[in-house]
Parts: sequence; C-alpha cells; structure tokens
Amino acid sequence: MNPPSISRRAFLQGSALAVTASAASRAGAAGLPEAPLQQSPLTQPPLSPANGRPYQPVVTLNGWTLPWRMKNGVKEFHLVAEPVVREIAPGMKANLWGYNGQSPGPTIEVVEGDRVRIFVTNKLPEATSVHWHGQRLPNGMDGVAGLTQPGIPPGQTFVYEFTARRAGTFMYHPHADEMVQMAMGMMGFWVTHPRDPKFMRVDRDFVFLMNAYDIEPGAAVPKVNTMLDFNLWTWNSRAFPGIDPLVVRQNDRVRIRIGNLTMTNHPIHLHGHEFNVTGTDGGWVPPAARWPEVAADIAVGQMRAIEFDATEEGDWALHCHKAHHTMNAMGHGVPTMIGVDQSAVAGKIARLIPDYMAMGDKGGAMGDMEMPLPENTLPMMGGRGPYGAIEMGGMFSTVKVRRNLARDDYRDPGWYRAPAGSVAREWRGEAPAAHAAPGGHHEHP
Ligand SMILES: [Cu+2]
Repeated sequence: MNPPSISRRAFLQGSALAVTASAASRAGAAGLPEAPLQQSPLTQPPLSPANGRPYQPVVTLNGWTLPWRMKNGVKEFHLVAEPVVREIAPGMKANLWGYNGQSPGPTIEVVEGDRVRIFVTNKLPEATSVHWHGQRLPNGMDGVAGLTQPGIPPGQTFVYEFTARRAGTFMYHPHADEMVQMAMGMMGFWVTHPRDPKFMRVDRDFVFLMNAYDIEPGAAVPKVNTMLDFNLWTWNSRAFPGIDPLVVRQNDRVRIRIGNLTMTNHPIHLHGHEFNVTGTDGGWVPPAARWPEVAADIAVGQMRAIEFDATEEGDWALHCHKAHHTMNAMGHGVPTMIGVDQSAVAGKIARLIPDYMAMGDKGGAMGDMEMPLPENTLPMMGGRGPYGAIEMGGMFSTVKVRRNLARDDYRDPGWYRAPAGSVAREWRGEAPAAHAAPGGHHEHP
C-alpha cells in the first residue's frame, strides 16, 4: 500500500469543495456566511488570500483551509460541528465528529490585527462550544461551556468575535464534554500570520494536529472512555500509510507546525536535517534562544513550530519516536515471543484459537507477512517503500526533498532515486577471523 498521491486533478479542482444547498440557502436567508464542505481526506493546495491583508498561506497535511468572506472589514467564517466519516487510511474509515465534513476541521488562517467573526452551527446530538486555544481574546469568547458561555445546543448557531491580537500557532477544540468530543475528533488548526509577510518568511509551511483514537479492529466508532491506551496514533486523523508526504524543494526554508491534542507527549524526530524550534504556544522564539535539535518533544496541549533548510535530497523519515506510536490498530496486547519455541504449543493453541499462527519468535518483523484481517482495520504496520515493507504505521511520514520543484507544487514526486553507489549494501569482502575478547575468558584460581 503506497500513501495516496495528491493527484493533479484534486489540485486543479480545488478538490471536493462544495457548499450544501441547504446551508447556502439558509445562509442567504439568515445572513450567515457559507459553510464550505470538504469531502477529500487528501492534502489540499494552500489557499491564497483573495482579500484582506497578504500572507504566505500554510499547507494542512491531509487537510484544508476554511474560506471566509469579508463583511465590513470583518473576516467571517462558518464552522459546522457535525458527524463525519474520516478515512484514517485506505482500507479503514471511522465514524467521527468534526467540522465541515472532516475531522479535524479546516485550518483557519488570519492576519495579526484581523477582526474575526466565527459562526458555529451545532449539528451534533449534544451541546458543544469552541475554545480558541492560545488566543488573547475577551473572556466571553474563550468558549468554555458553563464558565464563559452556555453550551451551544443542538441545532443552534452561536457567534464568536474577537481580534487576532498575536501572530502564531493555535488550535481550536470544544470545551464541552471534552473527553467525548475530542475522542471523537473535534479539533482544528489556527494560524495567525504576522502583519509583515516578510517576518520569518518560509517557502513551505506545513501544519498538522496530532490526535489519537481507540477503535477496535473491525469497528468504526472510537471508544470515548479510553484514557491512555489508544490504538490509532494519527496526524490530522490519518495513520501511515494514509499520511501524505511533506513535499519540499531542495534548499527551501521549511516550517512544520504541530499541535498535540492526544493524551500523551510525542517526541517528533526528523531525519537528515537539524531544525530549530522557532515557535511555541506563547509565540516566536527569539533567535538567540534557539538551539539545534533533531527531535522535539511536544507535550499534551502544546504547539511547536520547527524550521530547517531542506538542503539534503531524499526521502527523510519524520515520525514520533515512541515506537508503539508508529504502529496501527493490530499492535496491542501482543506477548513478547522472541526466543520462545512455539512449535510444541502451536497445535494446542490452534484448537482454542482458530487461525493461530506461531509468530514473533525471531522478532516482531511483520514485513511481508499476510494475515487475515477483520473488515475496516489497518495492518499492524503498514506502508511499502522502494526497498520493501516500511514496518511502521501511525505517526510516520516522509519529508520528500527534491530539486527543481515549482513553488506551489506539493504533488508526491514518487520515491527518491538514490545515486548509484550511495545506498547501504551487502558487504562481499572477507570477514576477519574471530578472536576472543581480551580478558573475556577468565577462571578464578
Ligand atoms: Cu507519539
């Protein structure tokens, strides 16, 4: 299974953006702005601002940016909280709650100083609210049900209005029945661009939220009472091989903004390059306070922006360094069998568990193993690369650095073709004679 490529057609069509007839007519009658819907789970091209102050748009990994309308100098958005079907990866769909057709909801992009009005329509079976995580705003706009506002009842529309005072990286999520609504996928990204588009300008600016689900193999609805033991570790509700690659042009300055709305921390590791953490929850990190890293731990409820110059051509892994976060749903409750001879017991177990296979005695590699899977689930580990199985799923993708890409070209360029002689290869020379380690064989008198 290869990650789905971003088709040129999807780009040219602006993909499956659609406005529902009912939303449009009701919007017209009530003066509500349109509520665009997204039907594709694939990465959509950046949305260049059609009006308002200029900025460099971001690219939402396996997601999209919400269009707005200008009304008397105010940027108006319309979010619809509703049940959605999200493809977690090809072969598995989940029944989640999200916004405007997808989970996570669309990214909201504004400019520092913008007056913003967001209409939120609740089509869920219970009350919700939207908290604008990290923003400076009037207390009554903070979206904490019971504390700063009543919950938005099913069927009703509430309005939030504030000025985006601080440039940076933000998120939105409900502060109503949090455990259920976040476990069901209610969340989205928010970027407030600097007033000066040249401030810390980058060539490619990717964003995604880390989220996690507990969906039993064969099921489609997350278990909402799970506290820690999730089995699907996702970026924007996609698990590798469903996570698109981050395509960049060689020598591009690249920013990746990551928010963590799971219930644990994730050390995000990039191969082949060093990066700086240039932004945190509180804003931009002054240059004198940055230091180089290759892994950044992102705690629960935090946002980080990392930046690097993509100088090295190739397909570079980008992943969470918790090994079980790069596995998919089948990876739970498997006993360690390394070194265990199962030949004697396999027959007995097979009488109790049909289809039982002795496995794991030489390690955990599932690489090319074909196992019968229940409907609607993902194999324990998942993608295929140019050299065979990539024994990872979950929070894994690649940064694909290529020469000579066009500025807005984010299409998957395929696998990297390494120059001849530059790939690790079998040693065919002579092996040295075995020696005992010095002092290794020692007997007490
Ligand atoms: Cu992780």
